[in-house]
Amino acid sequence: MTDFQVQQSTGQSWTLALDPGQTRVLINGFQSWSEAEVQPLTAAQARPTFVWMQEHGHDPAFLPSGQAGVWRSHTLIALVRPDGGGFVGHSLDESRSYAHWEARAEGGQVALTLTVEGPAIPLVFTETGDVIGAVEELSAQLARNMAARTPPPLRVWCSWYSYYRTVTLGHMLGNAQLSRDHALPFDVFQLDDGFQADLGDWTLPAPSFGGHARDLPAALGALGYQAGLWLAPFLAGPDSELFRAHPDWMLKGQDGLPLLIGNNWGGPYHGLDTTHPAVLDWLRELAREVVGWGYSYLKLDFLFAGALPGARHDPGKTRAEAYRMGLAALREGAGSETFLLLCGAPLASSIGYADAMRTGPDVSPIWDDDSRRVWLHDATGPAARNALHTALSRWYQHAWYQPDPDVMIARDALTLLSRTERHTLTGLLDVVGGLRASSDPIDMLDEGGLTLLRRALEISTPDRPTTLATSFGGAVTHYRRGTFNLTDAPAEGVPAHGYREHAHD
Ligand code: 9PG
Repeated sequence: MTDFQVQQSTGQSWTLALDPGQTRVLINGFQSWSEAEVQPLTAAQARPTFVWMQEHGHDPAFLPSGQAGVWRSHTLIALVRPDGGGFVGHSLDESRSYAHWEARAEGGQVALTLTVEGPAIPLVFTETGDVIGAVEELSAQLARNMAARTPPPLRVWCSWYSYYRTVTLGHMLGNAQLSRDHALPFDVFQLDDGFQADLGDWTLPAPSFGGHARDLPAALGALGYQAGLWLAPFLAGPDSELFRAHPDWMLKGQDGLPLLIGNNWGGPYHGLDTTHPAVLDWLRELAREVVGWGYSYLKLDFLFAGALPGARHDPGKTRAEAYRMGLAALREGAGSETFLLLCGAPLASSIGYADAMRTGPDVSPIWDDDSRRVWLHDATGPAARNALHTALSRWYQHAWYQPDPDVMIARDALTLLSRTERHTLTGLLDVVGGLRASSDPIDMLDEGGLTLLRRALEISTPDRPTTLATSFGGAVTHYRRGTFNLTDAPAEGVPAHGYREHAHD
């Protein structure tokens, strides 16, 4: 263990004697879906074109720069020399404040700036001969300071990536039954978006679901599975009963009107003001109610809405504090035994409440979404490549919570993923060493598919990178157990989009 010097800071700047042309930067995006990557400092950091993408995938108060030679990062940043040494800056407490880091290539040097949003934070800024080791040690220190929860990882079947919003009670029960017949080693069957009448109206069923979410847990229990439920507890649809009854509970703009944010479900939606006492009571009650239905696993999604800039009932709270008040209410209602997977969530400020965290964008049955990634500069949307890129570049976060790199897709029907790309997804799950999940309709898996799925469900320990100085595709791609290639051309014996495992000693 290195003895790092901890200082209190409200913001600071450094000028570093690093050659920008020889320096790589490791950055961490604000929330689950925001990019994390390791890139040449002189390259350009992508900033999404549309405001809804900025709200939905980034921190609107500290957006990616959109410029060449300027890189913005949340909580931590590392500047890496070709020899693997360099500089690491790391916040050691994000329960009240956000640490915004910016590295800028300036002449023959690198200018680094830290801006702290909120009260002074303990932090370490250090030069090191081993950036990988220093990032791991400081992440573990942040996790200890914020009382991280890291229960054993679970193996989850989730309805989203096959049934999307057309999921029915019958799909859930049919898959659970088939899974039992094949003795597949899932712990949890989790119902995703599609069962509810509207965002916010969680206890009213959608007619298309063919039942009520409260009918599921007992039937799953009889098959030997725990029940999991998706909620986006900080959102309210503009037509929901929740919004109609309580427009005063919403996060507001400076004009005093409820903000419309993001864009999903066919348009924008509202966010709850998590400093409002009535909202906190409602959140506590919601979590208590669904746990009362028999759910022991909750996937709490679109949580960024609780940390957006806006006018709040209690203007004295920082965004991090407001966000954590909402999480505290949900945890209180759910009880400490309920497993909480957070998603679309500010990362470091969730530590201590999250059992698990989505650490990348959604996987989907396509490799890339060029139109959104290349032309609209937004790599936070669903695509296998985007999920790999970001989840691989957050390897150290297993100290903060159980990382969830999202689902394996093992089926070979209804997918555009090649055999090579499917193998790469199993590699991702193996090196991240966190939650395991699948969404494949079990009746779509032949013997080969079932074998691949069983492999993907094998729990592993987190692996470590061998270098940050080389990358095949702008992410952390070189691991001890194997090498990923996220580029479109073969590289050093690893096929395009591929993963090559190293021979075991
Ligand atoms: C349910 C889904 C699933 C999924 C979540 C989240 O950027 N986007 O357009 C975008 C769309 C959907 C999305 C994430 C990002 O998915 O990650 O697992 O629960 O909601 O609606």
